[in-house]
Amino acid sequence: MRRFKGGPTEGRTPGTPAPRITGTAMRGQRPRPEEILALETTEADRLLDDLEALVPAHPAFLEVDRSGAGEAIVFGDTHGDWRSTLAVADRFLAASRSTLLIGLGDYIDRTPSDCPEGSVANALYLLGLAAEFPGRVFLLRGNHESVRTVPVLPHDLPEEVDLLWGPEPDRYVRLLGLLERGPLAARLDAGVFLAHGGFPRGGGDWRAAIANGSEEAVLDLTWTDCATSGIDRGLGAPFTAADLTRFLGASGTRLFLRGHDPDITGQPAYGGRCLTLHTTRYYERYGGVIFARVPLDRPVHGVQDLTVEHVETEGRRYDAP
Ligand SMILES: [Mn+2]
Repeated sequence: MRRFKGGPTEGRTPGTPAPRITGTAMRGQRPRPEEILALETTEADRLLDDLEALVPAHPAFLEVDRSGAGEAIVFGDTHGDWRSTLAVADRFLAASRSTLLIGLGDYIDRTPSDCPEGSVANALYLLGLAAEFPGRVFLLRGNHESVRTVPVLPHDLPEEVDLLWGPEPDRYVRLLGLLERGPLAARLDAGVFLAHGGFPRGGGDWRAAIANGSEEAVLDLTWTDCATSGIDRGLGAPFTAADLTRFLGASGTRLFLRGHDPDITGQPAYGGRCLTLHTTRYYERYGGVIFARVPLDRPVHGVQDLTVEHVETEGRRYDAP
């Protein structure tokens, strides 16, 4: 087991400057995942301070009004695979200022073996992007980010934080609090609904059902499986084509983008009105490591209007940093 950094005998290699991360200096100096993993305890605390000051707290239901311009780069579960996150984020960073980056949740836990403490690196890197581009980067919550409402296993994040920076429960709580600032669901006015797992099925006002952020909302939005999936977690019935038709009609959308069920990664369901994305090598055997480009400048009618791309981390293994 690795000793945590910042202990009295563990110093940085002489001559290696610490990454500078302070308040306004974070703009343009967002630490990369490898740098995050090398932070000393006090530097990690400073990064958390900066993120708490800069990461926007979104409502549970987020309306993204970007009609007429650009595209959204949408990625699925990354589960600590920060190398795949980087592959997607680098495309966002190279794109025009009208491009959005939207994560569908589950940034933590189940890290690939070559990404030790990857939950921490992945989450803090993505939060750094959300801090730097508050109107363009949106990190939806998955069931793993909603662990304080509905428990989830495995949950490796607390142990990873301890391994990196010592047994101080406050750091884990602060990191989770930052992830909880993400919405449970979002709607693009091109006609796309986004959530980690499912959508409200209780009848009544679907917006209110999301907005209250209750345990039921978390179960509906982050835990629900798709009936075409072979996975059934037993937490409520999976959603059917009829459920989806009803909800898309009610919400004025035509396509549901989600993550959560790895076995149907990249497989359009229900006549191309539902697509599941995963962006982690942990699950690449199911359908690769993929993300989607969603046009924002014209109506989206279904999966046929998206582009799905595989990223270059697929099929590769790396030395652990
Ligand atoms: Mn999930």
